[in-house]
Amino acid sequence: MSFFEGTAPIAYEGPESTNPLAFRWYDADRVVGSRTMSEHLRFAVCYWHSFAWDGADIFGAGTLDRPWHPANGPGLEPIAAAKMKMDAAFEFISKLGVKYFSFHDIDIAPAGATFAETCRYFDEMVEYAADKMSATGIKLLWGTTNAFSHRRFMSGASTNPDPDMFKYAAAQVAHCLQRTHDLGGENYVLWGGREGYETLLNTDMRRELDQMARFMTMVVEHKHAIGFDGTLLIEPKPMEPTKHQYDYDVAAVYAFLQRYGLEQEFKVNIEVNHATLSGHDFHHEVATAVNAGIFGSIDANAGDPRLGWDLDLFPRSVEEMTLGMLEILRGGGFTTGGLMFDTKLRRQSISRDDLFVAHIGGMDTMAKSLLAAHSILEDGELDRRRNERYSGWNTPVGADLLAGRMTLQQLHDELIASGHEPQPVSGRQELLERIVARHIDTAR
Ligand code: XLS
Ligand code: NI
Ligand code: NI
Repeated sequence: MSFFEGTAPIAYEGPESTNPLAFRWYDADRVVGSRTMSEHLRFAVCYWHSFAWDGADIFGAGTLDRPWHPANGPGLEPIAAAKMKMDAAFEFISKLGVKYFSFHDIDIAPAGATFAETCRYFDEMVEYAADKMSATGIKLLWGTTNAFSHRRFMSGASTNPDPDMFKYAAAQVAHCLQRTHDLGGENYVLWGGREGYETLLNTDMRRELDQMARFMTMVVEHKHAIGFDGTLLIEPKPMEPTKHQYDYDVAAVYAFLQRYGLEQEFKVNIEVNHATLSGHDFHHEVATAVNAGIFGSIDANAGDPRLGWDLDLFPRSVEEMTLGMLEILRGGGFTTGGLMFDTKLRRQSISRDDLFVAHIGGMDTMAKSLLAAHSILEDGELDRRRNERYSGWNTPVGADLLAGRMTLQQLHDELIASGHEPQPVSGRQELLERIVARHIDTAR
């Protein structure tokens, strides 16, 4: 009996469907503009929240039905448990009709007594994954290293005051990046789990940033040494677990990359909930990355406006995601990146098909948002009005200003001579919001 035996593969039934186990908007092969929906959205399922986590929180033990989890299993041998978990994961992803998944090294294989043993377990599970991938056609969007959960990393990985911890994390990345490459992974993510600090009383920030830059440079060198041609992605987050995370937001990451000469080597993996935690709209973070030429991939989830931590809810707001998809499409869409569901069930959602319902909801939210964003761009009114707002800059005067052909003194003297009093023009925000709302309503 398979783990998700009670659920058939998920099909598209259209907007009128009332079946919670069917797509209303996500129609994988439907062409939208120049790509199919599945090529635009490049969905991925995450291993950690969906399969490795059993619903435990700081106030209570696991609630979810995850028989392979060490806390719940009837003393299963660790590799057998990891294989059982992987069987369920691939069954789930196949039935959902998603083409990608993502993992941390520690999600797919048990820890050994030594680093060498951990690597052996990991390699065994990588081989098991390779077979599953070729049998199902599911691909690896990204691999990543967990260098934040173990107590050795309590004071950071690359930013640790003890170089032994830096070395341990470096060894872990060397191994996991190699295996990600072996599995044909299209990206490699570095989220600075505990790269930050609690108090400056014990922290030398300058030194820690230099350490982190050295680490990232070594990752780049290793990438080239092994011939990995995927994209290296840094995932910004402003807080949690540490009070001050160094990779606060896209702008902070870009400043770090520029300072250390790494801006050609990394792009960003923007997580929606991290964007909102940093006090920005999700689409602001996307636009900032596109402008800087470092847009890479998305962790598609959502926070709660009143709770200040990383809730990893499934995306539900078409209003919010339409604005995000609009910036993604304006930036040319994904290349190696995709929409990775860094999302978890609520711990009361213990029915076996809740994981399907949740992902279908997230996928439909993103598909409807894609349709709305595409419709806004096709229609062109929004962009036309935005361009018009800047039309003064396309005149010879505007060109002179931008090209540095005018001085402050000249502008001063000219204004006095002409007596010209410039008049402000409406920004038309509410009207533009009505345009967006209309496309959300009518996009089909
Ligand atoms: C945690 C992060 C993490 C990264 C991968 O908040 O979102 O899940 O995506 O390490
Ligand atoms: Ni994430
Ligand atoms: Ni997160």
